[in-house]
Amino acid sequence: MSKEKFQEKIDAEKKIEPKDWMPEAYRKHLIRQISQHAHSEIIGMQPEGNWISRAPSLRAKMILLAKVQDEAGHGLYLYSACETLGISRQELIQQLHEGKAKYSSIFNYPTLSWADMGAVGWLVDGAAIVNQVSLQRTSYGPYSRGMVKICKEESFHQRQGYEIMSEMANGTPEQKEMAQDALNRFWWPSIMMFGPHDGDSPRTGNAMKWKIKRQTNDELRQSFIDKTVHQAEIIGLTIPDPDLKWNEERGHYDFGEMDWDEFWDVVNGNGPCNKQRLDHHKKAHDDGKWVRKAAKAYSDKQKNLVKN
Ligand code: FAQ
Repeated sequence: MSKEKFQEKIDAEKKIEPKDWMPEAYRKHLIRQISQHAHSEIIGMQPEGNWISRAPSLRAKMILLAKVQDEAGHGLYLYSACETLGISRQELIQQLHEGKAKYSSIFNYPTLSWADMGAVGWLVDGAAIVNQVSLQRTSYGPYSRGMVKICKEESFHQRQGYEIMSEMANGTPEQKEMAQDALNRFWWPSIMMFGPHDGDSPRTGNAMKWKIKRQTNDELRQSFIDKTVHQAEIIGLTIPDPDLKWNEERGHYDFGEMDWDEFWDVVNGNGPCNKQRLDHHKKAHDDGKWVRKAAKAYSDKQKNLVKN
């Protein structure tokens, strides 16, 4: 198949499946994006896992535990989707450990209080849903189908976060202060999750042409902000942006500029928790070596049984 025929197929909204012909650049683009997405789900377990043993009630603990387990599941679907493009899980993990593959900037910020569990669920999962609902229509079949299941679970995650924020915002003055402090710290990093402005986003051109991305970084960010402002108002919290204002003409909220120096610092490995997150992943991976060895020995044995 030629590149032209491939583009015609994309333009006709047909899904590309693992055994279909695809340009090498499309395959590489997908491996990069899907693997970074998978790594984000797995590294994203750390800031929340930190609070499982300190959840304030059995109910809160069960919900958080289920949420963190869901994130592990999302990572596994995404690694599997990525492997259909002809790369092994081992190579993907190696790229992460060598700093060649990124993961979302947001997970390099610390979670300092229980209210941060609310902010992460409400804002981080909220931002993830906006992005992932759009990705349900991505052109690569396995990625698109994975997103459908992931989105169902993310909406439960967003609600659990919003519930925590809402309870704290309506609790004692100290609790309300904690909720506001969590919102203050997580607001800007959350809206930076969508990536650089469209004009500074080198990957967007091809991603839109190949319908890997269905909306640009700025379109998704705007949609998240428009949804979230009202949610903050309902629970009486203030979004820490003095420039945030409804623009009647545009039919959207205007908002202030993000700190892009901070963003690139975090993306390039110099955020508050980058080293901690990666070291933890490497250690967990090393500690799990015996499990992989045992699983491989078992599957080799099963294969031999079938052969003989
Ligand atoms: N962090 O040209 P663009 C979740 C990089 S899921 C780090 O705009 P693109 C669930 C970008 O990779 C969260 N790096 O790139 C959960 C590129 O570098 P490269 C993850 C970033 O790909 C919740 C360079 O900057 N979601 O959180 C970031 O078109 C709670 C130039 O950028 C996904 O991964 C960033 N924020 O757009 C789990 C969704 N932004 O690769 C646990 C799928 C940009 O050339 C707890 N991914 N960069 O070296 C996407 O939609 C896109 O890849 C974007 C970036 C939007 C992330």
